[in-house]
Amino acid sequence: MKRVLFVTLTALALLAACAPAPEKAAAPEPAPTAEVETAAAPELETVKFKVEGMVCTNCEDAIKGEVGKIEAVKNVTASHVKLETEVTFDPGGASRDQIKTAIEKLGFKAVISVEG
Ligand SMILES: [Cu+2]
Repeated sequence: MKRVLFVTLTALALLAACAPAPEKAAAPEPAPTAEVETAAAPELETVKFKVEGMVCTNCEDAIKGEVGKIEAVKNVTASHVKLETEVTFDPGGASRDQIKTAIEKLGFKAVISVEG
């Protein structure tokens, strides 16, 4: 009788050890933070200006420096060869006129040539 009990207990112990782990709770859905960030990111606007008066790289740097001071401006490129400046900015924080004024403050003449 004792032997039967021992065998039974051993079998039960083995069963318990081999039993599959209880299923893990389903992973929680990832929080939709990405969506929120996308919604909050400003939609940037890129505008190209024809700039008269640029004759060298110092002119380019002056424009990049002055336009770059505007907080909403994310990127400025300038070429004295093409006589062009391209500005990418958050239209919620700056206007085309504000950028044009910044360029003209330096003594150049700026005209919007391509609206992005
Ligand atoms: Cu120059």
